Amino acid sequence: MRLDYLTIFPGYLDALRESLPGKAVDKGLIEVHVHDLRRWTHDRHRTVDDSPFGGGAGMVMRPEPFGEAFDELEVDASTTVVVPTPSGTPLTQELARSLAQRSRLVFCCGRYEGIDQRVLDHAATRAEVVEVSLGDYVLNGGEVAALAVTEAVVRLLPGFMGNAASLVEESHEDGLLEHPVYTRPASWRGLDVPPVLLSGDHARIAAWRRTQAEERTAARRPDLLRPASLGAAGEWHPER
Ligand code: 6GU
Repeated sequence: MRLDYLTIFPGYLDALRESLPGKAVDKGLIEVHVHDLRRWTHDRHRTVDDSPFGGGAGMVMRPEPFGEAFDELEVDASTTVVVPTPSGTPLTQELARSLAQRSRLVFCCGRYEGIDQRVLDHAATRAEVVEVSLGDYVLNGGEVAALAVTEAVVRLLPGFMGNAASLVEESHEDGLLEHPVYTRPASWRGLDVPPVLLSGDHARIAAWRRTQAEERTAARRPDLLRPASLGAAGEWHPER
């Protein structure tokens, strides 16, 4: 997989050389290219933003640098353009699995109040475009979100994980939050590991873990247990 990042803060993406994506580079699973968007500006001040038509606070990223970047990077139908934005589709394990199937991702990191809509409309004429949100809160720009999407995707690439079982067992792969985990020592500061985990009875351990996962999910993320069209009391809302 080839990954390109368009950003006015290329240093933000230095973290890609560490951690999971760094290992994937070393293994030859991914190729990473971080680009300073100002490379595709032509004025003395290397301007990438301007005030919004129609008025309002903040600045909007101008379309031309992105357009020239798409041309130089040969963004085409083999590419998915990923645009981190709080107004995007929520990032889920399912979306990460879908992005992991693609041969090429180009991340467009916006700052200020966002990117001129024509960047997305134009990109959609030559590539697949996915606007992705990390959740219902606002970050200052797309860089941290691009890192999060990258890490969620890259660890799913075939050949990345040493232990395939750990991919299956973790939170969200089975639609539940993960059960709590413990390691040595069996007793620490007066706190004991649940005895069932020391019993050697693998069926009982699996059942205990399942119950813990269900209880956690019910307490923290009841939305994961309920179809969207059911209300909190289980009533049917076909319009949802
Ligand atoms: Cl993807 N971008 C920004 N700027 N803010 C966010 C976000 C993304 N997801 C949640 N907040």
